Amino acid sequence: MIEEHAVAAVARAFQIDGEFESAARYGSGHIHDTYSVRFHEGGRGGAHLILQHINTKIFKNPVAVMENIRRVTTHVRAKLDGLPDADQRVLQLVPTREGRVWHVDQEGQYWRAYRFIESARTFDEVRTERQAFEAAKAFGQFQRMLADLPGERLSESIPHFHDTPRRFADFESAVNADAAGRAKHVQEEIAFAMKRRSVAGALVEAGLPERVTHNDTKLNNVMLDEQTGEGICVIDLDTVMPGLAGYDFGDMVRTMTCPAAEDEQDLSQVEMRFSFFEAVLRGYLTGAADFLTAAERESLISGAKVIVFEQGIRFLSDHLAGDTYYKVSRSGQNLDRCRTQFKLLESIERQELEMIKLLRSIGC
Ligand code: ADP
Ligand code: GN1
Ligand code: MG
Repeated sequence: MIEEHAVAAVARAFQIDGEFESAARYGSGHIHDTYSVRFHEGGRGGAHLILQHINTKIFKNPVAVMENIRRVTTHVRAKLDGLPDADQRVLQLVPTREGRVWHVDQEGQYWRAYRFIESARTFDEVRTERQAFEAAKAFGQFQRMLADLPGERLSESIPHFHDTPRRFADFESAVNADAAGRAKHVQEEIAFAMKRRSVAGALVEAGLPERVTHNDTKLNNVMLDEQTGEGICVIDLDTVMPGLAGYDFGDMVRTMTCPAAEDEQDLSQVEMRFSFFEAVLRGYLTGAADFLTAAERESLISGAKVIVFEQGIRFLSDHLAGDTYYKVSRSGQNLDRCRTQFKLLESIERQELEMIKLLRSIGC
């Protein structure tokens, strides 16, 4: 945790009028250090920002990430022109005093700032079908707005991010390396994953079209309006890059159909609830139906299986490696996270035929 005065010094590097007032840790993301930062300006109110210390262990080329985000937010903002609340509907980068969209501090650490989106919030666990519908619709619309992004292909901010066969190979290496000496305690989980090796290839081997996708469409990466419940702004844009529609749909099913926490220890609470799945499917198609090909629609349920499986083996690999990637607040947390994913995958497997039937019934 970086001291408040150090955060204040960083915040002052951005183009904000007024005096620094406060900074507090914010949110529950697994990757960056996020702060809510306030500035005041005498009697004239002030500014409220989200300031983020970018995790460069994970995002090794932060400048390329920020260039992606600048292009994506500029494009989306232009599409929203004319809407009275356009500034709430897309992340707004705050430039530094030097005119860049990132800041490097004295220790060589990378930072960025966004305007704080007020009157909206994120949820770590889904509560209602309506939330699932709204969040999925927002991600579908986000993909649609980016379908005509001009210019070069976006940079791959994390190469091979959703290359699930490669993730599986990394998982096998983590088992063999057994860096933290934990493999003997997780034989059941390892066997579960090994048995499903073939799931990994289902999306990448299907010859589907490349799109601009978000790639991290978990529920807490979309802000829901506090009054209306509408999904108003898609956030956490680090991994927006070329990808498959099924990756995004899969992560929505992963995080919007199960009301339990990602690290829930009582596995009896973990299941894919069909009514939530229906809400995710209808919400996503409301946003994305008009550009998806028939093959992409057909791939959506495989996407759910692949992404839940991928996430399970990513958590298990990190547990085996000694918790080096995801933030953890207690020991065994990555293993708990892995177990919820595997339980969810079993639940999806059981309901797969019904899921396919529903997808086809809404016009596939
Ligand atoms: P991470 O990559 O670590 O998940 P996020 O960019 O998702 O980081 O930010 C963490 C949390 O901070 C989000 O889940 C959300 O609650 C909050 N947040 C992020 N950006 C904003 C913003 N512009 N306005 C308000 N809250 C935000
Ligand atoms: C991370 O940044 P955050 O917390 O939204 C991770 C995702 C995982 C997710 C699991 C860059 O997302 O890929 O699906 O945790 N982000 C990165 O909760 O690895
Ligand atoms: Mg996030």
